[in-house]
Amino acid sequence: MKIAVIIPTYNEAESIGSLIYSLENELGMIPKHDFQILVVDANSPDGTAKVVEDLKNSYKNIELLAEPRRGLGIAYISGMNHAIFKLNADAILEFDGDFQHDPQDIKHLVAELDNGYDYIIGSRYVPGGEIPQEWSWHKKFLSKYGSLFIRKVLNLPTRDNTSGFKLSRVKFAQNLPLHEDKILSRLHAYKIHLLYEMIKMGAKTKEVPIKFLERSGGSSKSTVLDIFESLKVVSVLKFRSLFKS
Ligand SMILES: Nc1nc2c(ncn2[C@@H]2O[C@H](COP(=O)(O)OP(=O)(O)OP(=O)(O)O)[C@@H](O)[C@H]2O)c(=O)[nH]1
Ligand SMILES: [Mg+2]
Repeated sequence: MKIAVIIPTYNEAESIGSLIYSLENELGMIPKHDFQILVVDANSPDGTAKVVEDLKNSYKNIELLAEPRRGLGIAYISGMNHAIFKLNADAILEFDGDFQHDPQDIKHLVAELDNGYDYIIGSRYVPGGEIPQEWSWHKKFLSKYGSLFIRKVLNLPTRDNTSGFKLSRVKFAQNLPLHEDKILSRLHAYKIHLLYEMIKMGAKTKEVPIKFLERSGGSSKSTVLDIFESLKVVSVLKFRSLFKS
């Protein structure tokens, strides 16, 4: 299968080089599949794109999309459309560019794709999953109970409902609302919308435990606005579900 690893970046020059080295190393140990790395960079002023361009000389499977900064959701949508319609990928992996996702976990997600699952979520909230010890109590609280809130309100079977580490089979992903006028959030909360739609479509879903790492460099782009956006997305989806039934 052709699997596109989509990596959005904004000012990740400190981590993107070592991340790509580590990814190439890990992906090389999964010879069964053909991996393409697709970096979607928001014209980062810190030179992230230059690091990626230089690595293209050493590896043939790297592609760079450079776009204005329009939010994490829009970056992923543009990467997904490129992967599905230009690269003809069979599966797409959402993977952050700040090294908070461990490349060593990818093989466990891919193994479940091989086992027939359509949607595999790298999960912090199933046994074996972890969040960084260093996080403040309120960040831990918000992450854990935010996921629980989403699960209860939207009747989802999943435990980690804000994970950004996911493998989706294109057979399902191609039917997602991958358009800026259809997605309910252009920011981090796009994840909740796409998760809801994948499950609604009947994608066979599996959560695989991951160890979510602390940032080693750069800074978070997540703001308090993401909390409000998440509440908005959950409310709209709930309202739609009530209205339709
Ligand atoms: N292309 C693009 N990438 C973005 C944008 N916003 C964030 N990113 C990247 O998306 C990835 C995830 O963003 P983060 O800010 O780390 O979000 P997070 O991991 O949910 O939050 P933290 O746990 O606080 O780090 C990182 O690689 C960012 O550089 C954007 O608007 N455009
Ligand atoms: Mg992060």
